[in-house]
Amino acid sequence: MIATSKVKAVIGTGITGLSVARFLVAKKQAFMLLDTRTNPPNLERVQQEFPGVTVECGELDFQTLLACDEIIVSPGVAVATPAIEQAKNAGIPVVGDIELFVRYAKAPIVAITGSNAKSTVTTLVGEMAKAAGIKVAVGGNLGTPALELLDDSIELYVMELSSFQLETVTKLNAKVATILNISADHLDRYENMRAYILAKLRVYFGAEHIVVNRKDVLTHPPLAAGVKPIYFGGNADFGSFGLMEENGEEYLAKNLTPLMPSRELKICGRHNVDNALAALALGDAAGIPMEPMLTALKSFKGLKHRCEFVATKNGVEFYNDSKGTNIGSTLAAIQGLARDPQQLIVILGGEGKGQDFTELAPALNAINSQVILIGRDAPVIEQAVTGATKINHASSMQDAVNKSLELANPGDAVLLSPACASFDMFKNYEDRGEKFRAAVQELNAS
Ligand code: UMA
Ligand code: ADP
Repeated sequence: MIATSKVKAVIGTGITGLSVARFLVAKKQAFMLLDTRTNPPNLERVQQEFPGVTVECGELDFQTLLACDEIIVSPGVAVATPAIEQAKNAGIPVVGDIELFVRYAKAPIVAITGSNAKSTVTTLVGEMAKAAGIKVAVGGNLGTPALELLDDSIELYVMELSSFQLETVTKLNAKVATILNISADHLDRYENMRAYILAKLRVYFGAEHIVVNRKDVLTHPPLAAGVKPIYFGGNADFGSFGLMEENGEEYLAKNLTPLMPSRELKICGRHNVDNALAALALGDAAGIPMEPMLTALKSFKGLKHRCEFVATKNGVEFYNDSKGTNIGSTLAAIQGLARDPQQLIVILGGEGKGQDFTELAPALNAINSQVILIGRDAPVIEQAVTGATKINHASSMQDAVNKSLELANPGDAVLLSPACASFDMFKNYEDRGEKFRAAVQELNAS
């Protein structure tokens, strides 16, 4: 039985749209499903799972939206889409799944956004909570959509949130919120960096605690409104999670108290030291006890395709950072794994998404590097980094990996961190990473 005569418009038949539809069925609220594509995914499934629900595909119709009492958009659909914006201007509320989630979630929320490192830090905070025996739900932009996590027995939600999801959030009221870092991304969706950053800043709305990156001022809220930020990164001091030296060894520290030596971290690269500090700051503000957090940190090996150690061949280490899909992430991976004076050989390239690759040149120039270029935008990258590093070309992943072993000496490292999307040569970043791993494993090391 439907409890109200009002109808909601759910836009998108992807995994978010399906989670919203299931949620509305459970709440006995009437809805229709719309998708801007003429042949969207899950159509058969939608018709089977929601018989009797109106499904409209193709260009959105303003009149249809006007007849609804609320529009629930999926993250892949911009609120700036003309028909949605028109309906919004006519007074129809436009929300997303995260706004619905916040209305019904009873446990505190740890909200994590940023251009890079979201999945790593979200997973890490989830592992810390589990180690402390807390009943935790982890998801959002990572894995399970938010509404499918709702459960009154949950004690803590750890949520990865994208700028797309944050666009439609009014007040998240997180227990603790963070923007981990900001670098250019999704500029095909946003008019400019300002609009992208403003979407990210919404994560702080109503937060009890705010965790910010000391080295990245763009992560700091312009108006902290009575909330004192907790800093992570850089040197430790009071009010921060940072690094300090104790008996000649580097330690992760809180308020100048050493917690654990950074060498005990299993995740590779200097950028992951920052990620560990961010996770500690978030977990601490969420009330997770310190000991289980440190236990979780010491055993966390990192996620697949994120600076993941693959193998050593002929004394050369191979790292898979296929999730390095933008310049910011690849810069972090290069700087994180650089081992000057030994060489770092970086496999770069793919679909460049219109990024300015000259930003990579100083980082490559600062270390003993060579690059091997693959994919559609190899010529664009070549032009941007000429003079900063030695340039090589490869026609496939197998070819790139074979060449990298020829170019490397024992002690060197090879890093796949393409700074590009993968779709010109691979199904997705996971497929690209798996092809890299397979090629490394097939190498005939002498
Ligand atoms: N689309 C249309 N018309 C529609 C609906 C969707 O063209 O009416 C297109 C979108 O432009 C997009 C694709 O369909 O290209 C998928 O959009 P969606 O909103 O239906 O996506 P979902 O399947 O619901 O998945 C979304 C997130 N996807 C996006 O934000 C694009 C998933 O993040 C997320 O895991 C999932 O919700 C659950 O929360 C993916 C992602 O790439 C991993 N996120 C981006 C990122 O991490 O950089 C933001
Ligand atoms: P996201 O979910 O934000 O994409 P991931 O944890 O999946 O983040 O990591 C994506 C990529 O970001 C990694 O492959 C790595 O190259 C890069 N990265 C990891 N940590 C950082 C960091 N602290 N700063 C910048 N880039 C990072």
